[in-house]
Amino acid sequence: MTGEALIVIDVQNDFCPGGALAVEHGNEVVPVINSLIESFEHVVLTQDWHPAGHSSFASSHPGKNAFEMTDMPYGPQTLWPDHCIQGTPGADFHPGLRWTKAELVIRKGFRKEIDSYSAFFENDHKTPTGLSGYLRERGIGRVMLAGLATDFCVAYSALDAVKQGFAVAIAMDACRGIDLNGSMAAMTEKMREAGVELR
Ligand code: VGL
Ligand code: ZN
Repeated sequence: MTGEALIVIDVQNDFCPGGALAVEHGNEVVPVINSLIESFEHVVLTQDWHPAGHSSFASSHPGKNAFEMTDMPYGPQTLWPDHCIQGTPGADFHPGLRWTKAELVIRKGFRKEIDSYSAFFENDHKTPTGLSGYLRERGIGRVMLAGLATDFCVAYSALDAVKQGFAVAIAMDACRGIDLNGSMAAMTEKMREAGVELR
């Protein structure tokens, strides 16, 4: 499969400075991604899209704080501040992102009981979003990833993309990370080991 797609991960207001789960310098990816968008034939966006009271929010777990861990039926889960609530300005794409060319927007994290970092599978690593099928049916075999956050949604997407048989590269200057308890180094190493090309 010869086609190549740019997948832009979660470039939303809540992940940018001033947002509910701000990634430091998150807004700096916008101009870099805009020029990538121009150079790719196929562009897909993801949008973190949680219902109010989502199970990944610390506020849904009495006595727990944001950035602590909890155990979900599907495994360990980091708890987050309330963010990217469906239909709120925080869930909108950054106003500077030139997204009109995108062929597909994959929304994820919309089921209350389960979080979804990856663009391909929810955090149970079993429930598909449909993205693999979409890409394959369109003849796309290579993906380039960019966006927020490097060490969560971008990394999980990259690792799943490899498992799904795609050739995967990440535009590192078009990503910024959260870096929670060494997650940047840990996820970067995992991606390298999996064969993700870190550009
Ligand atoms: C993300 C934490 C929670 C991300 C989304 O886009 O990396 N991180 N929800
Ligand atoms: Zn989220």
